[in-house]
Amino acid sequence: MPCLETDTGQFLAQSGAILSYLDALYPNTTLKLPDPFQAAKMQSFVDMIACDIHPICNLRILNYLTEEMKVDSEQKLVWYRHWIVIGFEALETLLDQTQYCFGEQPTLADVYLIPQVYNALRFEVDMTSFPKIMNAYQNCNQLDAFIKAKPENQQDAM
Ligand SMILES: N[C@@H](CCC(=O)N[C@@H](CS)C(=O)NCC(=O)O)C(=O)O
Repeated sequence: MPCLETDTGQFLAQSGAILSYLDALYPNTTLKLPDPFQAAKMQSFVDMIACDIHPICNLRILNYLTEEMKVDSEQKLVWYRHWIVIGFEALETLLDQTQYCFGEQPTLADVYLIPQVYNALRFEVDMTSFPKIMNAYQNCNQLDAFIKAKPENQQDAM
């Protein structure tokens, strides 16, 4: 998960590939930025989540810690909170005081960030050191697309 099935019955896995495909299909609602440096900075933010944070905080890793390594649930939380806080510290430094992560429109950065914050709150991570991340989170959560994408609004996710 995720896996996208196209109108023609073809399947596409990996968030980055799916988002790239959707962005190409709907060029009027692009999630990218026109300025080359800002675009690269946003991609750097996205890669920090996709490559550095998400893979080591993912469910299968947490399950491996408890089921195979026999780590207890408190130690599992220590692991999760340690890596998410280090990751968020790096992300926070890349943000300015804007409505969304990179400006006044949501971009790919918001799409990648919001699920991580959702999980961090679920695991009771203290978010007081991350005001810019929380600002983007709260603003995205006012938007219909982000509300529809919440796990509790997906029939098959809970
Ligand atoms: N690199 C993949 C990661 C996909 C992924 O890990 N999805 C999560 C849900 S967000 C999942 O299936 N976790 C279950 C698990 O870790 O077994 C992508 O970006 O699509």
